[in-house]
Amino acid sequence: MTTTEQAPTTGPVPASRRGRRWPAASAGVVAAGLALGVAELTAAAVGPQSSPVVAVGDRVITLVPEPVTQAAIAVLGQADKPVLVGGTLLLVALAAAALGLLALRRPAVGTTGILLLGALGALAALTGPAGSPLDVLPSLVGAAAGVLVLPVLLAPLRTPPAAGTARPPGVPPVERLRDVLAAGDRRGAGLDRRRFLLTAGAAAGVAAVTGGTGRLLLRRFDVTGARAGLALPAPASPAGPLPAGADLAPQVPGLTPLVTANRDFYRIDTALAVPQVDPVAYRLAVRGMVGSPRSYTLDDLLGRADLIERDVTLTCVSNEVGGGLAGTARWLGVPLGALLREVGVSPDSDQLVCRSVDGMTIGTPTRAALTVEDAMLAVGMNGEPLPVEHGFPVRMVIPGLYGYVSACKWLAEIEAGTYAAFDAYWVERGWAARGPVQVASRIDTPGPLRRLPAGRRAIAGVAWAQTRGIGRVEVRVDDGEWQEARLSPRVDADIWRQWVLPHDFAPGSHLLTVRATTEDGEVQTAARAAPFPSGATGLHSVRVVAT
Ligand SMILES: Nc1nc2c(c(=O)[nH]1)N[C@H]1C(S)=C(S)[C@@H](COP(=O)(O)O)O[C@H]1N2
Ligand SMILES: [Mo]
Repeated sequence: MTTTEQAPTTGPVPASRRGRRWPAASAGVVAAGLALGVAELTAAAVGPQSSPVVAVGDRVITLVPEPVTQAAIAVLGQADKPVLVGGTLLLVALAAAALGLLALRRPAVGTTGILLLGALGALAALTGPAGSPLDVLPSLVGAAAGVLVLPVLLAPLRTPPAAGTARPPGVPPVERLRDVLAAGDRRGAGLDRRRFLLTAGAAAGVAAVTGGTGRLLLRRFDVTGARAGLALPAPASPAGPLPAGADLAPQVPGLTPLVTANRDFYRIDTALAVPQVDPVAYRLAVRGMVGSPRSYTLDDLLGRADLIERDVTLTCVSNEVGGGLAGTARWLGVPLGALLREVGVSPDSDQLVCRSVDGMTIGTPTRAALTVEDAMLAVGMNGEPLPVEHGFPVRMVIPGLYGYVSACKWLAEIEAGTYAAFDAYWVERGWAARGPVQVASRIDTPGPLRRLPAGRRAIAGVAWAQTRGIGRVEVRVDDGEWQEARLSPRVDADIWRQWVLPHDFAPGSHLLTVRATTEDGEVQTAARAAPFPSGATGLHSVRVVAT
């Protein structure tokens, strides 16, 4: 056997510092992967909320300052959740790589680091909305696996400590860190490449198998099947067919359809893993300042004789002028006022604290819940049970209020209380306590900065002012007069109206602006306001170039 530079790959060879850095960092990453894989497999036994990645991501969502959340929604939109999960995993990988490097020389640092990461996951799971002591298990079992495997991965890289090189305690930490990183330079530093690749490969395989199996087994909590098996009752008060020609979208390319398909409906919530609520075990508690507190099963709600079906447009307070966080659906549900009168809500309650199974709190004005016509506990959306992402099996819908104060999804509890006694989730973060929707109108087509052939074409879009109704929509081209657009037939004050204005475009650049007026005569304000804290105001404008 020779001892030249190209020496055998079967035994330890002297390796440069850089030569061992990458394997050590990779060992850290593989150990972390294995820890997460084992954690995921354990979570499959305990429940989805106990998965450390989900738990940490969820805590990040609730802990980051509101401006950061708003920026994330503005920049990433509905990709915010994948980006958060990806970012969390990337941070874990970076920390794990650093731990691998440090552990090469100081195994205790690796062990401590992994245990700290595990403790972080455990703490996140424990402090979750439904956190139980059992939820710490996946993080702890995963961390234990990581602690066991890291030394095994590092063994093929590890040098026996060269005597007299370790600095005594009391040396500044930076110096000691330098020693650690320099460990690979020392004489006799061994790198058994073949053994390293074999162990690391095997560990990565175990990580993939445990993680994959965990994810697969977690599907047993999925309620898609239970949802599909649910038959919706017929409403006592149906919405009736839409009038002929109610939807102008088929005639106007680019115009938003009158009714939004469930799969196209915008989704806004803080749930990283969509809550899976078993419809059989479902309970809705109504309590607090009520005469007779009650708990309802899903069958209680579905079996009622007073179910209503209504077309309602739902909008998000975070929607920018011209934005897409609005949708219209045909909702089926229990009239909220009737249910609240049944339990005898106290006249002294001015806020209903609505709680979801995932710990969200939404503060809803009691008065609106009691008096707004068509306010409901929705169980159906466009002829199907609520989609899981939209709150299956029960959510609230109240026309005229933004979703953050009226539309609690995965609804578990309604507590009649007061604004003085409790700030709900978004109110704690500075949003207005009461959230009536602002009058809004939007140009759907032509799109912003579009080049279009000069000549006649339709300008079209939607406008909404739920509970009040849209009475008129006008469009201005450049500095011209306001011109009245044609509206889609009136269906109900609670849903948006489409509008269309054919226009002869002269060649050149044009600024199109739209404004709506409610049925009761309020003209949409031109004053610009950001979504925070009460919803955006201002007129939507679009610049186009006709050629
Ligand atoms: N449980 C829960 N319900 C929630 C939210 C949430 O984060 N969690 N977000 C609210 C907000 S801000 C809006 S705008 C609507 C959006 O409902 P959608 O996702 O079905 O469109 O749900 C509301 N209900
Ligand atoms: Mo929202």
